[in-house]
Amino acid sequence: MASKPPKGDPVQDAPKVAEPKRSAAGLTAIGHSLRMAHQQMGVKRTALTLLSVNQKNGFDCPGCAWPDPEHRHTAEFCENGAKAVAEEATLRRVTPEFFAEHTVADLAGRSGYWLGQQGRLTHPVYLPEGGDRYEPVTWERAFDIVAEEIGALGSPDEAVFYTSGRTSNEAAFLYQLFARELGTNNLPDCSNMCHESSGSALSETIGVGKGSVLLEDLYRSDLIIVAGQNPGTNHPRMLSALEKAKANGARIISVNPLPEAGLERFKNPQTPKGLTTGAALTDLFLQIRLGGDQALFRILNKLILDTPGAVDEDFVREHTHGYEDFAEAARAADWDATLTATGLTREDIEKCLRMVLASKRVIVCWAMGLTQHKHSVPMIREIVNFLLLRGNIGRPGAGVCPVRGHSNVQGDRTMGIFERPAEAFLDALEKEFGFSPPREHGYDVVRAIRALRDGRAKVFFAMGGNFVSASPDTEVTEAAMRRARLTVHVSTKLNRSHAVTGARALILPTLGRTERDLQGSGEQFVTVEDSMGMVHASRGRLEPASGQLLSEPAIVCRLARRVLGSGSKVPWEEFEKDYATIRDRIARVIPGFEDFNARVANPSGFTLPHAPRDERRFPTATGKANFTAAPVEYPELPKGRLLLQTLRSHDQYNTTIYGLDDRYRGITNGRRVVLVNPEDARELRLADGSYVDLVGEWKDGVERRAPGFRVVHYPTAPGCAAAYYPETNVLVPLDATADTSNTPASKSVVVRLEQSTTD
Ligand SMILES: Nc1nc2c(c(=O)[nH]1)N[C@H]1C(S)=C(S)[C@@H](COP(=O)(O)OP(=O)(O)OC[C@H]3O[C@@H](n4cnc5c(=O)[nH]c(N)nc54)[C@H](O)[C@@H]3O)O[C@H]1N2
Ligand SMILES: Nc1nc2c(c(=O)[nH]1)N[C@H]1C(S)=C(S)[C@@H](COP(=O)(O)OP(=O)(O)OC[C@H]3O[C@@H](n4cnc5c(=O)[nH]c(N)nc54)[C@H](O)[C@@H]3O)O[C@H]1N2
Ligand SMILES: [Mo]
Repeated sequence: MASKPPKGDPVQDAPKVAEPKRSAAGLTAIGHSLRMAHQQMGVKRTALTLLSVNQKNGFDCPGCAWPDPEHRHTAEFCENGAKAVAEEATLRRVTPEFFAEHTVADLAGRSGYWLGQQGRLTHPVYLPEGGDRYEPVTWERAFDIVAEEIGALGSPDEAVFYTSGRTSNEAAFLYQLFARELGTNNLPDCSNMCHESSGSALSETIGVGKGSVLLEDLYRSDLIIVAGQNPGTNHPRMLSALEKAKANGARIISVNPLPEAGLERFKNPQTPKGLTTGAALTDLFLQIRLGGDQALFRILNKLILDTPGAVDEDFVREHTHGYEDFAEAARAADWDATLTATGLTREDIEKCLRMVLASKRVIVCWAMGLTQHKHSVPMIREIVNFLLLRGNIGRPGAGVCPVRGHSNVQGDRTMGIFERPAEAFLDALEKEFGFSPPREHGYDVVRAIRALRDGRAKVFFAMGGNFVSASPDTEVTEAAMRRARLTVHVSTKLNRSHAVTGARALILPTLGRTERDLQGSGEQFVTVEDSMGMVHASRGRLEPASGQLLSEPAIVCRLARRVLGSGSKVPWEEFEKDYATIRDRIARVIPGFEDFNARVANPSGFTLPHAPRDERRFPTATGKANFTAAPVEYPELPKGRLLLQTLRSHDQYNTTIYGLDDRYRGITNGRRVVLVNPEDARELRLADGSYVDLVGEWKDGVERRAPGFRVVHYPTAPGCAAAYYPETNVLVPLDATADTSNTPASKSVVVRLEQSTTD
């Protein structure tokens, strides 16, 4: 069964439950991060490595995309950053001997946690057709195999090139260049499952698919609304920024079905006072129902419209389009529907309104709680409406702040990792390199899975990530992957995608962020872009995990030379030898990167231009910021069912499981838990500690089941349950995606809970 490790797995999932915590970070967090780092790296390496995270001349933390403050604290990392580093800098190794001992079937029976704990991959390995285990292979032979399979395709569009968001700008630029010279735009990425809804909503409304605030804006804001995000776990350094904003007088509203510890109270581990007492962060907690945010912002917009003098009329007149239609739709917002959709009280919403009206500068931050619903794109557009109404875009202390996930996911997009590239980008590539890139759009993640499932794609190549575990509908995705002729993974660590393969498979081991990258012209660095459009260098210091590793840029260059042969117009050899030559080309192709090499020499890096933020210019189809007027939607819940969100515990990085605890939520020693509101539990007769199967219900009638979850009575919003990803991905239907962005709706899965049939 795809969703449950078999009995032989040494990982025992036996959750214990205590009261959830009311504050995040502090001394306990430091203790946890050091313990995990010592286990993986030893004491000396821990000290050396953690001191160079996010320092000038150090490496960019592979944890999250939150920006670095200008004045860096010597410990500019957080508990979860330290875990991400320890995971990569571990001294444990997965060698050819390991693969000789473990068949692929054996690996497929292990938990993701166990696989990750085995350590760093040391050698390229190959699973031949009909073989039962991976065997060592030379890099030359590995590239020959990829070339053979690509050469055998009817069209380059039968190949898919996936990217996860840790890939550097340099590697990403080369990777998309290779795919496009080969002739395909099949460049799905983790963004398709992540902030695609933000990108879709923002490009249409403000003309740039990225956030419009810098760290300084947070410090200057009067009101910060954090909706659908759990920064205490997923962006811990954001809490320091919120703390600073509060010290400067900002107020904070958090909108979430769960009371998340970090948002309630924060103990800053970087200040002596913070270690012990900590500060309350949230001024108002709106415990919203899953998917209710569009309705919330719609009624706020109506209330603003109804308040004399509340609308910034000059801004609206000068900079926006579509106001009349929007205002008509907003005025029609209705209290009954709003209260049903949000589960909030009228008093709560009116309190929120008063805080909004009292604030000149407002920022809205969000993450996966808003992007992974069917109606995510109109939901985020409603937030844009909300900000536009009072002129809160394009001035200091105000704006949109989608908080990105992977440390370079935003940079990868900027570099052209996108299945629907802009014409201007393709024109620039054509002009620079002299080949004609394909113009037809490629597959995103969901479409790539369908193409593999239906035999329209036959080669799957991944630059990082763990595609089969991160994708929805695990059983469908795994079956799709098994139909491929060839699956290839450029990886640092073992994961489930290596065990669910095509007829032939390759694992190509690569350098991580923390490691020294030596090429023909000497030591190299790479660059990354954070969540706020700041670009800076990242330089690894550690000895590579094995002498056999190639860097991601080197892998792409060698692969491209082998596959494209002498007909290629791109100087791959030169690029591999000296990454500065890649940056020279990026500078000529991508706006904002002029003089790239010179500017990135500045240790703080540089900020990419953002027209709405910098000049209140909105490069949309209308040339103005667009108000939009979509009907309000919210998930419908049949009686006796719960709406399930699939989210992260405190001890994981996406599909990488660091440990079995979710400390802030009071859960230890297990991950197969489902958080249920005590009222719902009473109605459904589900005792705390009982075991249930989660059974997905969707209009296709297919039964999707995740067996053996311990029920935890938890103060989540009524009707709204929560359980961890990726164990529950088996429940997310492939076709249940957000309109427009096509992002899997992982935060709204209708389930029924059945008495467990296992255990
Ligand atoms: N340590 C660590 N750091 C990470 C990651 C990790 O796995 N571990 N992952 C990285 C990545 S790729 C990403 S994208 C980010 C993810 O960062 P988050 O988006 O914070 O991650 P999730 O755990 O999915 O949490 C979703 C949050 O939204 C809330 N929520 C869910 N549905 C709704 C809704 O309908 N409305 C509202 N208002 N709230 C809702 C949930 O209760 C939860 O607090 O973190 C990045 N950083
Ligand atoms: N149900 C559900 N599904 C989700 C989500 C959800 O909230 N709920 N969230 C979605 C989101 S936001 C995202 S971003 C995706 C994540 O999807 P992915 O990015 O595909 O998944 P990760 O788990 O981050 O990938 C981990 C693997 O990356 C490899 N790796 C780590 N560092 C490097 C490196 O430097 N180079 C290379 N080449 N490889 C490296 C390691 O082998 C590791 O096993 O999952 C999505 N799936
Ligand atoms: Mo993400």
